[in-house]
Amino acid sequence: MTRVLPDELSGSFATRAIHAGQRPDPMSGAIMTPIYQTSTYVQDAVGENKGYEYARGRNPTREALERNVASLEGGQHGFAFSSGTGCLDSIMKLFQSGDHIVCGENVYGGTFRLFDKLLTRFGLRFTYVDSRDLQKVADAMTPETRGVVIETPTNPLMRLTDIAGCAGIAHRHDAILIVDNTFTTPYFQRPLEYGADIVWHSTTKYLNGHSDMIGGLAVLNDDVLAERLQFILNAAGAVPGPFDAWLVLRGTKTLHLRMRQHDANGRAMAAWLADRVGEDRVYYPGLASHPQHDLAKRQMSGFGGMISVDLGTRERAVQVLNRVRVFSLAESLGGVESLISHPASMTHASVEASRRDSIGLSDGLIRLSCGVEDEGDLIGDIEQAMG
Ligand code: P1T
Repeated sequence: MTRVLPDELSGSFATRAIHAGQRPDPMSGAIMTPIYQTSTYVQDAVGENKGYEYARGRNPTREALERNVASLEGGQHGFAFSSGTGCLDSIMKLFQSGDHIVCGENVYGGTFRLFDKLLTRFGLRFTYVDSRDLQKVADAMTPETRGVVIETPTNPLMRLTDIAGCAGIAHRHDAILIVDNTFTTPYFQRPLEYGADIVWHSTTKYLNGHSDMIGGLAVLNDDVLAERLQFILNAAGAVPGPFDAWLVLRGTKTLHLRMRQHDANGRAMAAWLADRVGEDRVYYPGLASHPQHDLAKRQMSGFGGMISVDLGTRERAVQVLNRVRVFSLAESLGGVESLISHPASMTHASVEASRRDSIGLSDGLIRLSCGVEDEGDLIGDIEQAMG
């Protein structure tokens, strides 16, 4: 089980981003954590080893990443997985058949698909609520509710949930709060500080930041939950390879720098879009017109590079998407390069049209992941694409 060392939790974010979890290689002094590309470890004698037996259970490169991200989230334990979805699947194995979970109604399409199409077959039961309204979360809790799952801001509607309020409701009902922090990253929002029990990421996105791997990572404080998750990680085996773990570790060294630029570009783009198409059509928590801007300012210290825009019709959305030149039309987000997508037919295609309609995810919605290119070039690109 990867536990963060006390000194890895002190110091500023930028210093921890670069150093936490890492120390010079004891054999050579190499400053960068080696990629321990091995499946097993030679034992000194039967029952005697250096703490490493088989690489599904433990790998030093993976552990460096786990300690690094745990430190950034301000948590004691980190667990890296082979994808964000694999991470969530392993977290959900903390529950058992018959347990009830309350989930925000707008989550990444793959999260909904995992719950609705797969985990219900194993006896987990889900109620989806608009978690912007804490009363709706409270009303959905039952004696069998063991978990509350939220994304804040949500993918792609950029809706927020009050994390502290939600944690209070979950804990009053003996349930745990699980928060997907992929969109905001610990640089701008640390859910554990607001009472969340587990925070997790698709490391595929901002933590890696370079769109060159798929991964996930969970951070938590509770020792008992952590031991159970370590057991699941080893027993179910959705672990990342050491090279992918190393790529994320390289990414987190510049997380603070990248996030500042994503945020600057996001703010500038959102302001320009609001001017162009009307502020009620631009979903970005950093805009004063966002209905939850006050909450955003309370629990986030920046707003990042994710923006959604409702262009009214599918035809108009497709027209703009097909004309971009600097942005690339692709699923995913959080890389240094700007991406643009059509949630209804891409990331949220697994959500039935009627459900998309009921939560307000329209066919005219486009989603921008503003990268760290020049702000003027990005705005110029969207301007020319809008014609
Ligand atoms: O792709 P994977 O690493 O398995 O992570 C899934 C995931 C989890 N949580 C959020 C908020 C996500 O956005 C994602 C993946 N999302 C995309 C691929 C996308 O384009 O939205």
